[in-house]
Amino acid sequence: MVLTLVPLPSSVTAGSGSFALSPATRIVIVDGADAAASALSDLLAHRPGLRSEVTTDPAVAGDIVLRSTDSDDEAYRLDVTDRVELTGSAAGLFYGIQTLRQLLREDAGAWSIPQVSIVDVPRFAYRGVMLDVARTFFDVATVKAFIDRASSLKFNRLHLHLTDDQGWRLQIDSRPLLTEKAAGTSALGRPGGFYTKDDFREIIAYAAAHHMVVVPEIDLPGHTHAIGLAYPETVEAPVMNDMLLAQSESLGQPLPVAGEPYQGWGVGHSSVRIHEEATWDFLRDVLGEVAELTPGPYLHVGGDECLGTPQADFDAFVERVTALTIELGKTPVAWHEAGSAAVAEGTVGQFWGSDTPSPEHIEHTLRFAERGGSVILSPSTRAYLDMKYSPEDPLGLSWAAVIDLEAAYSWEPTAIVPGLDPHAIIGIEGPLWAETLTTLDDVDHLFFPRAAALAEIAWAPASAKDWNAFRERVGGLGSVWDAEGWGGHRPAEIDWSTP
Ligand code: TNX
Repeated sequence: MVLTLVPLPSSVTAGSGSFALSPATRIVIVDGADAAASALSDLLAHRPGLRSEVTTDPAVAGDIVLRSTDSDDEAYRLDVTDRVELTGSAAGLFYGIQTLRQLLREDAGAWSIPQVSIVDVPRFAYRGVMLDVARTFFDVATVKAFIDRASSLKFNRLHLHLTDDQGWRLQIDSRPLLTEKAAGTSALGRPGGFYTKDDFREIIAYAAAHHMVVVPEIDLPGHTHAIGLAYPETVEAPVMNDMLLAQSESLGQPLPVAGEPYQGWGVGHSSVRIHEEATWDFLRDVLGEVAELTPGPYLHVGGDECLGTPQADFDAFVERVTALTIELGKTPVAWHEAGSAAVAEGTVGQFWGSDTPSPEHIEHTLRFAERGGSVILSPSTRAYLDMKYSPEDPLGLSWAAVIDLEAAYSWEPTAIVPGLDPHAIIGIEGPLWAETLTTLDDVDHLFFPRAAALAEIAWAPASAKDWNAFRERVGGLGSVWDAEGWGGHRPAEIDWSTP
């Protein structure tokens, strides 16, 4: 029998029988595994006919035992015999429960878990997904739904692209006009919106309960047209580029006009005023509040697609903004273009070039490692969750590639950027840009099943890569996602009928 597990655990030994669940199944907590017990009892409560009692009584056959250890890793051990024994740190127990979610099977109303012994530990520490809430504003409930989905695949970083030309999405007390004047719209006339600080705290807490660390991004110095709606003295006039002009004509989208909401999705036309001290007062206020609001170690400062900004100005900006971020107590993260500059020591670079990168992209990416930092790999031809699955796909873009499930699965992070020390790679991230998205169903369509391919690259040992085996395992997850009410695309190359 195929165990439908994605990402594949480091070690799996299948047994022959199965463990039967019933409404009398007990969850036994050992050594304070309370949070895990409530996560598991919630999961079971959502399965028709299942219920569970949580207890600290001694365990007997038929029980599910959750045993917490005080290690701070993400590993867990799962043994399913005549009982279920799950042992791990808080994060490890959470991941073990995600594994149980995938193992839990229903047959004619009877629920069971196949007997198995699993020892599991992730390959990479940074396993990220990104949601663009600037081109389309997604409310708190949708972000939580996104966290549910991503954390079920053992992703542990949620990068939120909070600002862009089309809108500013986070309340900043010292600069109230950002949300009063620059948050009202999204791309293509879609409604805008923003998170109050309490909303944002709620997202952070929900993410933390799902073992995801929020990485907030304030995209700078470009992608900043919206700031000009609120604080016009902080931004330059739009600079048109050929790509923008051609794209706006072919898509029938408006060109950016200073002081008016931008509703197209062309890039590279905006910049903050890099040499004005008032800009730096603004940035100190904004980044200071974001840093204060964010418990996680990272603050993403953008750095992509500054097509109208002179190189020397861009480099001066990057040098100063990464230093400021460190001063504010956070590790800066920046898109790889920022590697043209003397980034602050320790800055993390996010590579988004193709899987056969240009010499310039390589050079910029290596710079982060040379300066004591590390790299997150998001090769746009493989890891971009906003690309179409096929040319006919109604959603998504295709400028980087058309990415079917096999393309999303068949790449190796250490082989993308020649010369990059594998030890400098902290992990991978799948960005979901939102130009073509309006609903959670749209998000699901681009996310499932491709995110499962990325999750396996992020978590499973490199030696486990096997497309045909993955196809079988992922096919069995369709019913698991259905049971959760999660949508998604079901490409015909996969047999989704596996139970
Ligand atoms: C490029 S990738 C962008 C975004 C777009 C995306 C669409 C990157 C760092 N910048 O501004 O949303 O393409 O695929």
